[in-house]
Amino acid sequence: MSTATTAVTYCRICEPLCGLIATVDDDRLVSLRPDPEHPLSKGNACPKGIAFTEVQNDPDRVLHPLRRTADGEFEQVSWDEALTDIAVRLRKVWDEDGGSAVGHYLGNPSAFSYSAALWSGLFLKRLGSTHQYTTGSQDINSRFVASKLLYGAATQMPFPDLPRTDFVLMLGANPHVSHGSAIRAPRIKHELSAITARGGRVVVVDPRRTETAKAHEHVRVRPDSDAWLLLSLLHVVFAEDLVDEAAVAAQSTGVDLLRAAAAGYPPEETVVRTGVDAATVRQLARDFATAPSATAYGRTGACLGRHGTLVSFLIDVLSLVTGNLDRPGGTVFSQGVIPLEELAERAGAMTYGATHSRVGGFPDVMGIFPSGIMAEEITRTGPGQLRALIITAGNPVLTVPDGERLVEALGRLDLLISFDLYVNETNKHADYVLPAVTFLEREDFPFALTAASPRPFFQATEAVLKPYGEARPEWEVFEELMHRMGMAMTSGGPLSFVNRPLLALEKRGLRLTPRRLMVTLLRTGPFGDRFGLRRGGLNGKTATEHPHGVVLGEHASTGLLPEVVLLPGKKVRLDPPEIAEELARLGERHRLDGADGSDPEFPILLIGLREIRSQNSWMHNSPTLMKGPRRQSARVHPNDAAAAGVVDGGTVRIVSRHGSIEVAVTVTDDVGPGTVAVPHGWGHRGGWHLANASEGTNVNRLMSSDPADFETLAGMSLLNGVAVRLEPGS
Ligand SMILES: Nc1nc2c(c(=O)[nH]1)N[C@H]1C(S)=C(S)[C@@H](COP(=O)(O)OP(=O)(O)OC[C@H]3O[C@@H](n4cnc5c(=O)[nH]c(N)nc54)[C@H](O)[C@@H]3O)O[C@H]1N2
Ligand SMILES: Nc1nc2c(c(=O)[nH]1)N[C@H]1C(S)=C(S)[C@@H](COP(=O)(O)OP(=O)(O)OC[C@H]3O[C@@H](n4cnc5c(=O)[nH]c(N)nc54)[C@H](O)[C@@H]3O)O[C@H]1N2
Ligand code: SF4
Ligand SMILES: [Mo]
Repeated sequence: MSTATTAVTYCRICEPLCGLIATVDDDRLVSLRPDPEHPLSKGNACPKGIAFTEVQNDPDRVLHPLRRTADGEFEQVSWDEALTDIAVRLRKVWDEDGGSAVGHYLGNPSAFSYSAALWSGLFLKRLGSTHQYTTGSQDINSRFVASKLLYGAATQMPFPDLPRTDFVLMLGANPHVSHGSAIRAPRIKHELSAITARGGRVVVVDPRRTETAKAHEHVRVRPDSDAWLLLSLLHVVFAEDLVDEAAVAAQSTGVDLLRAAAAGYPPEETVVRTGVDAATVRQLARDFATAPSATAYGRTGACLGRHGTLVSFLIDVLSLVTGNLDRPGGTVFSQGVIPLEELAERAGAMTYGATHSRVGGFPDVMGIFPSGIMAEEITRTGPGQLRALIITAGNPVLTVPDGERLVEALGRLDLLISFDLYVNETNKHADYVLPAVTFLEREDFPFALTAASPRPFFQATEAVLKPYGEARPEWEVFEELMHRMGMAMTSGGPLSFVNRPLLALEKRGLRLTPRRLMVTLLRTGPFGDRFGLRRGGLNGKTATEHPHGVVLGEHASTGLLPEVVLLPGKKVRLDPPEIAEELARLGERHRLDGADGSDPEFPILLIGLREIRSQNSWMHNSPTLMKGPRRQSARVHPNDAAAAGVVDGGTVRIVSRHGSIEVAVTVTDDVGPGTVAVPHGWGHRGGWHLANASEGTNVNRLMSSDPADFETLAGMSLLNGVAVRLEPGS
């Protein structure tokens, strides 16, 4: 007789957080299927979500603490042994050198675990760590900096009001595959086709004719030239009196900087750089400005070039000057149901440039520095040298520039520990790998990017499985470690913005848990019950009463600008000095480079590419996702293939100034001539049988970890528009 039960939960692999139904039997996961009753995802889920069953039940999963032995292998040890030793070693480093010797790298999956993200943050704050790294410098920090400069609020994440817009201009995003990022829209494909179905337009600006571009209008742009394209669009808007002057006056200050800057970039001059002909740019600007409503949106393709912050900045500027900011169908402001980020902003915790990195002198972005400098921070001696590193849910060896250099550096640490589901390419060099719970083994609350939701929504979930083996939630381990180091999370001065609610709980004699913190914040948030003052508001029981989640409004709120903008006068600032300086640098580059900016020795520009059945570096051990069998391949234009002497199905050698790789070739005119696209997250040498057996290589060997090559304002790694040349493979 089957004892199977089902539980309602949601996926936490990527940003839509699609509803899932888990079938559990005898404390084991039997299967996952899409939740037809989920109000937003409505029975949709992608292959990764369903295949997560194979991760959950993967025989290669790490289920017990592992310790490195003298011969470099791992042995199983008890939690007690592991934590005792880690606490002693960490305390020693800290006693000797303080917080400037202790670091943390927070990987992408922690963006979906509020408890791991919050408690690791508290832990590092308590230690006074000056070495905090995240995937942000390979992903979104440029967007945060743009928001800080424009709105005075780094975590403000303006997003396209898809259900109501008439025109989306999308730069460097491929939601048909990524399922949407920095926007929470589980059925984004449908949302986009609904726009065209009601007579609107979706224009995709991308060097590759992507899955999204094929379904909509495609404007092919040369990699890393979006800043020029956006300035030309603004040029036309200003020159042809397409500006919504009333909106500009009411919402912003400092427009003259951009008016003057854009004047220098007529489309006829930028065509050599962007590859987009002037007539197309002019028409696009007119159509965008005169559409009943319009919104410009950018994602990783807009963030990972040499001017990522400027590009993110200009994207919002285009919406603003055409009267499309903070209004229905335009670009609207994010609003957390649990106002964690808002609280942090108001407390001044979301800093920019409050401190600078030892290596490269980069401004902090909310206390975070570019991951690309980690290797040098470990190897460069002197005060502030990074000696002990904790990695929570990350695989930087495959995901940051120049992983090989990082591997060498990791070997020099006094202590390296990692919380993960697997032995991956990074933590295989650790002293300890600690078994983390999967998302099905932990409760969760929405935070971070969930605030960018065209339909305000709340769903929280209980754990649907007991942890397998000895897996433990990270937050509990951080707390335990703190205790074993003879310290406490909340004692010792103003630790962080969450300290006050934590202390309030403490006063009531309640143990401080991440969950209690979230419920407290939920109740005080924009939709909360204010502890009984607002009838029907959200509280600690809402999640149980509404397991599929609650829709909190038909549409995102507008008219939020006075609340959102934390700058003097409550106006968007269009002329921050950082942007003025960056515009000057852009101008300088424009003059110095050859007309199109290309390097004769490395004439091809490399960009990234995401695939439906990959999730960065960590789902290549799933038999279902790897069926085919699959292999990583470079997308090469027929002309470039012919010139380099490579053929479809063969191999190509890709050479940059910093390294070279060999990879399989797919010849396709989806990429334009002069562009090659290569997926990241391959080249497996971890503890995974299937992934290790797959062909593939780490594309980030081609990337530079020299600070001089990072984007200036946010320290973004240069991962798109990397100059390479192609040679026949061996
Ligand atoms: N060239 C190039 N490089 C890129 C990118 C690109 O477009 N091009 N994209 C960048 C981007 S956007 C990102 S976000 C980064 C990702 O960079 P990382 O976060 O460094 O790498 P991931 O591949 O996401 O690895 C996450 C690790 O977390 C583990 N994990 C999964 N779930 C959990 C969990 O619930 N708990 C714990 N503790 N561990 C878990 C996985 O086993 C895996 O080892 O890569 C970046 N690198
Ligand atoms: N299946 C799957 N889904 C994922 C992930 C995954 O690995 N696999 N990763 C998740 C993560 S961590 C993230 S951050 C999101 C990312 O979400 P998206 O940014 O929507 O996803 P990408 O596929 O990286 O899209 C970036 C696009 O930018 C284009 N591009 C590259 N260079 C340039 C340029 O210079 N200018 C312009 N205009 N375009 C450029 C690329 O061709 C690509 O189509 O996806 C998430 N979803
Ligand atoms: S799109 Fe796929 S991986 Fe992302 S949340 Fe939905 S089911 Fe999970
Ligand atoms: Mo990402």
